[in-house]
Amino acid sequence: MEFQDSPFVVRVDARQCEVMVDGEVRKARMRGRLFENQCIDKAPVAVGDRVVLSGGASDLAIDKVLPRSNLFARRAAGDDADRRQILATNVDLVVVVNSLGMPAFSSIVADRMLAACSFAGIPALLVLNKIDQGKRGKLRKYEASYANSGADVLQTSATENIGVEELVAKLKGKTSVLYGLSGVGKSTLMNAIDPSLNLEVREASVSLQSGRHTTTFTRWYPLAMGGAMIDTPGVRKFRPFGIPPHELRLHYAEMRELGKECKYPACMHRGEPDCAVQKALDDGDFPPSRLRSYIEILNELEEAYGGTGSNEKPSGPDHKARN
Ligand SMILES: Nc1nc2c(ncn2[C@@H]2O[C@H](COP(=O)(O)OP(=O)(O)O)[C@@H](O)[C@H]2O)c(=O)[nH]1
Ligand SMILES: [Mg+2]
Ligand SMILES: [Zn+2]
Repeated sequence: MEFQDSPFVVRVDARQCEVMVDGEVRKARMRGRLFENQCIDKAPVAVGDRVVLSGGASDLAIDKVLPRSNLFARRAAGDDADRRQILATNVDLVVVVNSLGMPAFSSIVADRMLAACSFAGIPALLVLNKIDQGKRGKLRKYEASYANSGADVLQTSATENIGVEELVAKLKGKTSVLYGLSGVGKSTLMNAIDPSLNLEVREASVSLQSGRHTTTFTRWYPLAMGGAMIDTPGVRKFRPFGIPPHELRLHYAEMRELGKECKYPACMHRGEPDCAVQKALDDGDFPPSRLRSYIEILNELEEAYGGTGSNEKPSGPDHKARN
């Protein structure tokens, strides 16, 4: 994605942003009116946003956010759980980074992010990092589980320089956002593909005790090879925002295909008769971890947005359906 002359946001703090203007990073505040009429979003401006600026060198301000081509978001944490937290906008690719060893690979974590990418309409690359820490058999199993998931899969070791060239080839010329739990190696991978970035990487031994993240904010970086990367701090829990529960099955690519064979066109693949997904699972043709994560995310979405389909729960006064 080319921004060239249009200013865009490279970092957002509570009240202030950093904006790239003609190749220079400048501070800009957010006009109060950006916060008016704000309902679902935790913040009105996100990294990647193209913006309209006003004011002079000493009091630059963001007046307006231009229409976004896409946005990658999650449900905000804690008290803000009803709101959307936009992680990055106008991106070409989401790189979902996972690791072997520490933290251990978790299909539920990966699948939450992949479902959110599909919902956002953004291609996803699933990176399995720290393969120097993993067993070959497990790696093969993970690869197989994601073969029909719709995501591209790449094995890497940022510290052993494995798969880094392949990663460079996939990121070159694109704007990508790296997302994944804290400690999976996002910053290390970025340094491996572009040493001039020189991002801070946390010491594994220290982090285990302190539980602190080295990357504490989301930031856009240009890549020497062309393109850009957005480094994000890790989160403990990623919950997709706004997916209508009955649509989740469409964001599991292999399920979307198989679902056409189910007896009921609106089959949710959780116990209905003559379900093609259940049959494929029984035949060993559908990865059990993918169905488990689907059911877990589905239950969570129903809790947040209200039940749908055959297992619909009665909608009470605090029913929160959005669609
Ligand atoms: N063994 C191994 N360690 C890695 C690899 N990539 C990153 N690490 C280590 O994992 C820790 C966390 O890395 P960091 O890049 O800060 O993770 P981030 O929180 O995702 O940005 C650091 O101690 C890195 O040296 C890898 O491929 N193999
Ligand atoms: Mg980091
Ligand atoms: Zn089914």
